[in-house]
Amino acid sequence: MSFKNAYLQRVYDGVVARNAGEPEFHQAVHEVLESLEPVCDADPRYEKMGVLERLCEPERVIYFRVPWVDDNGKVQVNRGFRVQFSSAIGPYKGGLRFHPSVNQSVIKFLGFEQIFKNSLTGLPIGAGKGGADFDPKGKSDGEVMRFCQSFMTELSKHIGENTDVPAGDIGVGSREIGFLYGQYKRLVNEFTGAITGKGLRYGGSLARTEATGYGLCYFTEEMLNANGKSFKGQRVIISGSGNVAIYAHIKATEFGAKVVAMSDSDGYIYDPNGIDIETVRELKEKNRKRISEYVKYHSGATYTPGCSGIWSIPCDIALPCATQNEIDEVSAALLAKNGCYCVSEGANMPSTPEAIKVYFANKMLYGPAKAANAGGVATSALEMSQNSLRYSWSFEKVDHKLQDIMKNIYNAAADAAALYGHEGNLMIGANIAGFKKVASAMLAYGVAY
Ligand code: NDP
Ligand code: 2IT
Repeated sequence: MSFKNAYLQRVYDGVVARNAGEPEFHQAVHEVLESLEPVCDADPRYEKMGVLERLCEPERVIYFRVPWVDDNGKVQVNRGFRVQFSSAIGPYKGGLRFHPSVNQSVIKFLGFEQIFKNSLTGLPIGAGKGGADFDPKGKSDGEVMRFCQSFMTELSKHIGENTDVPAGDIGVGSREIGFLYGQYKRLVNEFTGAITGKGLRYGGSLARTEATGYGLCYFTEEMLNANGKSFKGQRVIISGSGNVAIYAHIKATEFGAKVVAMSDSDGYIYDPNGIDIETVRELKEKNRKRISEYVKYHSGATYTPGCSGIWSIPCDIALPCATQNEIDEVSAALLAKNGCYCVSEGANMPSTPEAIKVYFANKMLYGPAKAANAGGVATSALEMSQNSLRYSWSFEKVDHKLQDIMKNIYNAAADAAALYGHEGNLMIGANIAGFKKVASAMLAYGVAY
């Protein structure tokens, strides 16, 4: 892991030394710093002003106890986090993740990525991320409510419509957002847009539910079109079967693709004739069941336990929409060998660095998460605008803005890549374009923080 630019090497070594035992955070920082070599080579101000040292250190990390009472009357304790990474261009903004794997490294990698993603949207949002090592799976609604209320009792001291605006992520969907917002409202005694992803009857935006999956497909279609291709007639694999995966399936299908496989954390389903999304929604969105049950309703489909096997299925386009590092070098090589020519990321950091090398070595089209999945947070920012206006826009209006934003993100990443001598490399382009806006605000402020 060595950088040609000595400044970047020093910053990276400092990050590793100060954040021991946080491999996901190191991984996310390494990728960005590597992309910024041509930018830092060309402009000495970033080093002089310590811009990268500042960007790699969160403005604030909040770490708190979350006690709650389970259905048996027993007290349980979880660990809550909110990492407020950067407020250079707007209030901290980013989701909350409830999953047993959540720890400080995971939340810091997600918060760090959010800086560049949120900048790419072109909207005035800073970056944050939070969550807890709480597993909503198998819990009753009452238990989830009591956990959310306890979590918000502490979090409410740190958020607000002009300060920090959380939203959903893995394990935090409409049910959890309802409990969290209800408690927030009660504690602060005001009705303001301090959370996004709210229900439509209490300040939510039309098209926010669909936005990440739809946005992923708008971005991917743009990338495909620029290379003389499209979703039409293509076989697509989508990992996961949660919020992002479901709406990616719907939009990819609308664009003429056939989604042949989907998964959850236990295993994957495969149907060469196409996965029926309404059955998946019934199982996963409505009833919180396992995807293995899909084969009860569709005899042409097969279920295989284990997640990583999904990448051995022949496809043209892969859309990882589950979790970090779900595609490793071996899975990437299998995708390439079986004819996959495009990987576009709905999940955050789903490809390991070795997997990304395989994509480039095989000249595959690669849509990096920061750019490709930015439609969710972009639409959250549109929800914030509507809340400030005390108004709501039609589905078509929000969806139209989302399409424009995803097109602009594609162009910004492609242009920055070309400008710095890496034409076609959207990972480098997205990192550079996202960085430059935030860095220029930081330079304008002097050493404000
Ligand atoms: P959901 O909780 O709705 O769905 C997550 C899906 O991924 C589920 O099918 C889940 O399986 C599966 N999954 C979760 N963890 C693992 C794991 N460790 N191994 C294998 N499968 C796993 O979350 P979202 O759809 O909202 O989020 C999916 C990804 O998209 C995440 O990486 C998230 O950070 C990213 N993202 C989400 C945005 C949003 O707006 N929601 C915006 C941008 C990115 P199971 O059902 O078994 O739990
Ligand atoms: O990773 C992400 O961008 C999200 N989970 C969405 C964040 C948001 O504030 O809508």
